Amino acid sequence: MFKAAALGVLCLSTFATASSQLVERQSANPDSCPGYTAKNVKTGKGTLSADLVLAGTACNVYGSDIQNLKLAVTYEDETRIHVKITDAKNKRYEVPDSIFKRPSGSGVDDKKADIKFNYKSSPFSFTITRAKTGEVLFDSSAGALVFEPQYLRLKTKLPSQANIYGLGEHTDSFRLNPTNTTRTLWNRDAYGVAQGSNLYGSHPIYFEQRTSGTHGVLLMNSDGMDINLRDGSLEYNVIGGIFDFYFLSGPSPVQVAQQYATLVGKPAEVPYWGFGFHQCRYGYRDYVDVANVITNYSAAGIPLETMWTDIDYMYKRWTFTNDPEYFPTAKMHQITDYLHNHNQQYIVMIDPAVAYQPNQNYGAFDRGVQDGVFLKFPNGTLFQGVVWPGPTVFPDWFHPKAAQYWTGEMQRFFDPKTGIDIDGLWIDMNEAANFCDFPCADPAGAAAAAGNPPARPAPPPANGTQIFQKRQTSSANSTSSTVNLLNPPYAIHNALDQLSQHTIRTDLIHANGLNEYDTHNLYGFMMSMNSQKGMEARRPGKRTLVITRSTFVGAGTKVGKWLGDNLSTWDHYRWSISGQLGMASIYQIPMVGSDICGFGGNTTETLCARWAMLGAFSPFMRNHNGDTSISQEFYRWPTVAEAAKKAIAIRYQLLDYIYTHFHRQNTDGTPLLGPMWFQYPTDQNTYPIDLQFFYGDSLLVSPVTQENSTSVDIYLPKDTFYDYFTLAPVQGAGAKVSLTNVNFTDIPLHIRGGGILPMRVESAMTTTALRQKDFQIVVAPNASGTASGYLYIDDGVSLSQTKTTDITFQYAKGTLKASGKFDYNVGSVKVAKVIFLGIKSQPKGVSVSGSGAKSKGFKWDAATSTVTVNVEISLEGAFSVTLK
Ligand code: MIG
Repeated sequence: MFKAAALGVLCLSTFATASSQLVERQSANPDSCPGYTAKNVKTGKGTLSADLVLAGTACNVYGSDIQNLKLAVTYEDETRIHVKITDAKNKRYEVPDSIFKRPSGSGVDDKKADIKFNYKSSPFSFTITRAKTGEVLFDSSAGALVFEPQYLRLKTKLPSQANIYGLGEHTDSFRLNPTNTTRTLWNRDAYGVAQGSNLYGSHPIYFEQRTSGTHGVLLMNSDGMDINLRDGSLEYNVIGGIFDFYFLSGPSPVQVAQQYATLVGKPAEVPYWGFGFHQCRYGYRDYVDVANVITNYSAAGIPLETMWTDIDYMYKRWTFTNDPEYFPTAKMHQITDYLHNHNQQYIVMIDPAVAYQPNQNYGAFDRGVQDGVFLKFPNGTLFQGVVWPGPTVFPDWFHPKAAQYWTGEMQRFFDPKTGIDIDGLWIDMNEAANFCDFPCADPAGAAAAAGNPPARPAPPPANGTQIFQKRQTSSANSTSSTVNLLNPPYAIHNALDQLSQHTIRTDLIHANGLNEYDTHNLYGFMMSMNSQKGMEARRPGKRTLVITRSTFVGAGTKVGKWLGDNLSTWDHYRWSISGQLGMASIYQIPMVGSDICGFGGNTTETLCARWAMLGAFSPFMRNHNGDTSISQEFYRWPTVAEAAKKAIAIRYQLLDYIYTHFHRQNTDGTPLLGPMWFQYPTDQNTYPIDLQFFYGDSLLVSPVTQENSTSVDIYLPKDTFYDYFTLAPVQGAGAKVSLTNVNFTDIPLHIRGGGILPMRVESAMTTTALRQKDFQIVVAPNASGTASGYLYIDDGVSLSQTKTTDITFQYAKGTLKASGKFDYNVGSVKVAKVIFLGIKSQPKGVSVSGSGAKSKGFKWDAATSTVTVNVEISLEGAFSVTLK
């Protein structure tokens, strides 16, 4: 499906440094290419290098074959092999160090490594095998290696019906269809997040799952690419850069995740309040509207942690401005003061595109021009696109002054005293998005035709509008300049007709000499890095919550991510599960969630009720809605309000359990959220499951997934589980179980045997109030009668924590032991209850130990086999509770 139609005309740009010569689209067959021969192979300690020489007549499928390549292999540690293939003579674009810090070190002894690199000389191909078993994990002999200026191809053999996960961002099934998938990586403003298309972020990493083990493969390349999965093979088709592979040995899924996190960076911690419930929408008309939503949530008794405002607050949608009539600064202060006085938070959106408004006293534009930080054509004129405010310019994140400019604008506009006093930040449109049809010769005309910025209804009266009173009922590498940066000969399967469509044109050159063609997929990540820095500068020493739309490898080290413009349909509700699993468990961006109840189109009461409950088990829980959709705040319908209250209460009771898991992912990369096969890697039945998932190690979430349905068929592996609500044991048989009578205000949850869950005894209206609640510990033994778990507590906001509590719980033979570090001062918060599950006979008594620990009696419930022990135990030191 090559999109050749538009070629010809669109290449003819007079200012492009790229040659405008037309490249005939060929019905090219890379399998006819000669490949390369390995010569001059040298091995060192944990390293191997070779010259790769073109092995025959050039095939020139999408350009001229490069004659001489360089192969460099490094065993970076026991679990990771780096394989790099690049042009031997000419420096090519590589993902810069500022984006991806390459591991240093010369390599480890390959005899100690868990995986091995092996090669054949002619034609050159390589395999990655497991050292112990010789099992082949990767085998590039599936097709000829092709290396041309704008086309790289490498194909590996896979087992038939391989279990491949990752290669996102996408809305396809979590386990990719192994026989017919093309994953295209080219970041795109993707309203409606269609399946089978490229979306906002690019993550060229996959995990392959086998009963014999799991491994991971990262291609560290930011150029546009297609990755084709056909039965028995996976093929990379990349339009630039180099082959820069990292192989991760596993052998368990969690180990691959940890190894990937070690390589690309562990996710940043977020503030405790970030796990509270967030309300947002596009189309809140003015500050009165926003204030009303805040009061309505409180009136409905639904905990609202953070209120958000979309671009509606901006003056004519100019980024870094607020509208003096609709969202005047004084009223914004009233809102933020009110929120802060009630331990609630406020977040607004900024866009990267800055309105093109010369001579309008628009500081964000004027200062950017002065600093020279906006992307330019080679002749020095500003590149313009069209976004919400009309014609816009775009920051060049590679410009030496860009970071300082962005931080400066943030500090000025978000000054707590004189500006908008936000607690977190939302960044959008950073793929980058541009509404103007390529080549966008007349941005002003295009903006006028599209009606950007749109007209607004009348503002609230300038004086005297009372709010919060009334309640309503409801590094400079460069690519050769002869290449075609607009229409490369190999056309990736971009959902838009060409690379530069609705984004920044790909032939622009950044301040450091890199071109947009190679770095397009980095734009959102670079905005993320700069915005995160800006937030840190505003509140030094505090953790940040920045939520982005566009991501690249490593984005989780700085920001969280929402899944973009989904629709209010059951399909999108279902896809949100695999979407968040991908981000949290594969790409290491655990602060993730979808727009609850759906963004585009109109939701229904039952969809919104189900989604409120599902969304309570997203790390990032936000209701967000499009500007033309019906209102969908949780208080709008009784069923939704009830479902939301119930689910948020569960979420809040479990907040410290989740916070502890998030902290663990920050520490070692173990995913907070996982597919079932992460925990049952040898149970093949779990491989395709993407409608159930684990929230932390011990909670299995199995939502109802069909419209109008009150039942769901779930899978329970051969293991001990407990019903979350009754606490009664449920034996999994490695088979489907039909659950019926699941009301529209219920979501099935199971506790996995073997886990210990620290919970708060009850929920609260804010996370600040929640932190004052006592704990209850739920002990859920596995078949061998043991269990374990963790509790991590810190102050929830500081970047560096001096005194933390880090408890390990262990249960065996009737005794729960808590040990570890107890340094965080929890005030009067104590352990008030310990609940033991699966206790078949009545204990004779209970004893507790620990300084000042008291037992206040226990109760055995024969029907559910639970023992509830009331206790008073401080969190100041080790303790234990024993059933006799
Ligand atoms: O072109 O700011 O994905 O969440 O509400 C649409 C308005 C721009 C897209 C975001 C969406 C947001 C909307 N934005």
